[in-house]
Amino acid sequence: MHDVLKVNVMENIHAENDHIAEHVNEDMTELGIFAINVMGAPGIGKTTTLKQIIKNLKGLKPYVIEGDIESDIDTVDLRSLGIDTFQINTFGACHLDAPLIHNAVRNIQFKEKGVLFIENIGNLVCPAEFSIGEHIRMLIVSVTDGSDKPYKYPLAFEKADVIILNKVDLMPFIDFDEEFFMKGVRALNGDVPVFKVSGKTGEGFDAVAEWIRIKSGN
Ligand SMILES: Nc1nc2c(ncn2[C@@H]2O[C@H](COP(=O)(O)OP(=O)(O)OP(=O)(O)O)[C@@H](O)[C@H]2O)c(=O)[nH]1
Ligand SMILES: [Mg+2]
Repeated sequence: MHDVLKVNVMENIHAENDHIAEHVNEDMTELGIFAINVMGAPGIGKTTTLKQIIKNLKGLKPYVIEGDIESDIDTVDLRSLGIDTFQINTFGACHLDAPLIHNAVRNIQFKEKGVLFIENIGNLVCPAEFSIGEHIRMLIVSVTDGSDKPYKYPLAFEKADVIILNKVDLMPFIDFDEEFFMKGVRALNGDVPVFKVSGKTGEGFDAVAEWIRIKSGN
């Protein structure tokens, strides 16, 4: 029998990623940049929500990194509003990782202190597994996703520092069971703040922006 050296590849990948994430986090903290990892399934309103939060930030400087498998549609949209936005395309990978963010932030000129929103790839699974150097994780979900998502995709809910429940303007038209949803959230993440918003009407974003301002220390 030959000796077999067992290597846990995933453990090594995570250790290397976490190490770089720590550097990113330190660099951002030093620059006075509060980094938010924005996660959620495709189309639940991540970009719409960012636009509404930024509108309510009141003087706190926003920066955005847009993560997409392909295209720069969201970046073009945000730049047209005068928001400093930078694009990362993964060309297949279903999540952003710390090396990608490390590389991106080295090329960004942070002219002043502020908040860096990093819109992760639209996916409720993979992004939750990788730290990218963020200070907090913001999970955006939509009432159109169905109220069972905390039960089916627990990691994203468990690791969230704040949850934004979007598209509440559509509540009257669908069968979203808010009590069942909240029961699932609370079982995973006892005291995570949950904000109900509508990216369409702008409802609820003043409270979200104020929460971010306080969290960021500004
Ligand atoms: N009715 C309603 N529609 C919304 C709301 N928020 C976003 N939308 C719509 O939902 C669609 C997707 O919104 P996006 O902000 O592009 O979603 P996203 O999560 O950034 O999408 P990806 O980046 O492609 O994953 C758009 O047509 C938005 O206008 C909302 O609160 N209510
Ligand atoms: Mg988007």
